[in-house]
Amino acid sequence: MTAALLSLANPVMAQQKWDMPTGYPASNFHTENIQQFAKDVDQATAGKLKITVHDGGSLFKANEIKRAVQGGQAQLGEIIISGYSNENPLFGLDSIPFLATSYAEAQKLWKVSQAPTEAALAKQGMKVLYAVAWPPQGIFSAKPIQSTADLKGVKWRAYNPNTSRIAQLVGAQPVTVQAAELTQALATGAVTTFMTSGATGYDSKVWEQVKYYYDVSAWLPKNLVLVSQKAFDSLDQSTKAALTKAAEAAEARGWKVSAEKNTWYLEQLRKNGMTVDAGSPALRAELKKIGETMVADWVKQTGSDGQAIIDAFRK
Ligand code: PCA
Repeated sequence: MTAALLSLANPVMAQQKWDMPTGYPASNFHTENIQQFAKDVDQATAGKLKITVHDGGSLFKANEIKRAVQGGQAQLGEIIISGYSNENPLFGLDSIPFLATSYAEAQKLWKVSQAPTEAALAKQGMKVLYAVAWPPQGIFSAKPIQSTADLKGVKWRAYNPNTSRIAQLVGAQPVTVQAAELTQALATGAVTTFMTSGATGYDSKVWEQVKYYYDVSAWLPKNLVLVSQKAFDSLDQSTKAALTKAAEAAEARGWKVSAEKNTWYLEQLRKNGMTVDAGSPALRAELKKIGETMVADWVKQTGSDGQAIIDAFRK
């Protein structure tokens, strides 16, 4: 009798099959981490929640994933949050050059901006499951670069509004290209120069066209894994708990692997014939100036709320 009543009050959730689009290739460390996350959820729920990962922009292109989760076409997905800074400047905070340049600083920046970022996404019907930083961003170039003067007029690949803005500030020509199309854009000569991590340089085998990497460590952008609040609410309590727990583990694992693999990625660039160095003091100083301009612009856009975040970060 009690058991029957309990089962009425808390009906057994039917098995759910969820689709999870991502924008990055299977071999990428974020994707591997997501595969492990899906496995953990499967195990912890004894197969009640099955997540199918669709990597490399195969289900939705990288820049369409946020809208897909918001609109319920996908229950969850992975996005690069700075890709959406035109929507809300808060989303671009982690891609301002030389604001947060190490993993520890990137963690701190996330800590001081997590609550407002989550609130903005909650307003759009999405919940943040976890966040993981990419390795530090440097400059890949077909030609050697001594200073930003060498960037004038180059075809510059951008992956978010801030990388387009950098192009504008150095006088390069920005072209937005998602990671999944980077290899092709290089092969056709559509772009020759760009900022990203050793991870994406490795994933895209950029050494076929690009010979120089300047490891300036300008920022560490983050990928966020978002779930539709509606989809989340459709889960029973124990499945919700399993998902949240797997997400916490994925976040911790992701940050660790990102840092560990960074060294390995740079080694692979060298092994494939690329010159990897820290960048000239002139180049670094000019990029720092650009970062200062962008922080000032960001504070102008975000007002006292933004200033409070910067102050908390610098404290
Ligand atoms: N790789 C992604 C974003 C940041 C990174 O390191 C890309 O280049 O698209």
